[in-house]
Amino acid sequence: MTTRAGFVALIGEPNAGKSTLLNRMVGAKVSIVTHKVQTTRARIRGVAMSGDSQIVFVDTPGIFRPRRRLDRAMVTAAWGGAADADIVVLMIEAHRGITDGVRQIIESLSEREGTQRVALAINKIDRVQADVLLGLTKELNALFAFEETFLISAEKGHGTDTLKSWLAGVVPEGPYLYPEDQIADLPMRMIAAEVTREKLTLRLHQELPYQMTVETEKWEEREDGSVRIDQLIYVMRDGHKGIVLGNRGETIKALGKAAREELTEFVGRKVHLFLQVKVRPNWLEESERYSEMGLDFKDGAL
Ligand SMILES: Nc1nc2c(ncn2[C@@H]2O[C@H](COP(=O)(O)OP(=O)(O)OP(=O)(O)O)[C@@H](O)[C@H]2O)c(=O)[nH]1
Ligand SMILES: [Mg+2]
Repeated sequence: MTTRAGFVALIGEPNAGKSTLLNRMVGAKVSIVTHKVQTTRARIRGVAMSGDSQIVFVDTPGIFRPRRRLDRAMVTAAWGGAADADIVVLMIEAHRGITDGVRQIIESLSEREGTQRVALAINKIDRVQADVLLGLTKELNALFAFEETFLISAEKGHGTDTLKSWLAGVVPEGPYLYPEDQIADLPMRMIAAEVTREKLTLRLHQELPYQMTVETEKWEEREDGSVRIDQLIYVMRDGHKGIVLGNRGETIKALGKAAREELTEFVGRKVHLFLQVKVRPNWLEESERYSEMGLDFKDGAL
């Protein structure tokens, strides 16, 4: 039997639907998804099987014009993810079309044209009339010689099987890279931190843009089969701490409950989750925060 296995990097602007697609391909929630831009911060791998092929999807942070240290580290991680992959899939949003951001990403791809296979996935086709798609496909293919174009809805699952089968056929021949039953390649403590960060972002997106980070301090397997998880939420200001706690601690209680429920499902055991908020005005400049996120602090340097 000949098997195939390879890495497929999903790149695109923030909010394009990269994490949604990865989760659909893997068939489980591996990467967090929110309606906010810049949700994914590091490279997250999800493993999917298709026939005798193993496709390792690499979710990346969105590519945008970076301003802060964290932004730069994220964008570097995204391009690094693309460079390491066997195939790159550029995702764009059908209803937004060819934005300046998309043009810039295509320009960067053009600089290394020929070094890698690049396919195009026009996502969120559920949001546009079908006739828009033909024009968009033509225009994008005039800008770059994509190997294939796929029209998909990552959320609804339209066209995603076709994309998966195509990828299964083009990843290189070779042995599997991960055990067949493994779906993610991210330490549990990091997945746990991401789940809490998702709940925080969903609940507090207006008040707390994205100036917080979550770290798992302790992961303790208990004798009764349950897990105790202690996490720290870093915010930049006292006011932010108040927002996360909420009136009489109501906000943190509610988001802790939501995170705990999801984690319980994920680990398949009872979870005790303890959250603590810390004010750390300078966390964006601390190298340890970056390694905890799976980013390289040096990548953020100017
Ligand atoms: N209507 C529609 N919405 C979608 C589709 N795919 C993703 N979304 C939504 O788009 C938003 C962003 O999705 P994500 O998967 O977090 O996007 P991303 O590219 O990973 O974003 P970053 O991590 O910030 O770079 C979420 O609200 C998704 O539910 C789709 O096919 N159709
Ligand atoms: Mg994402």
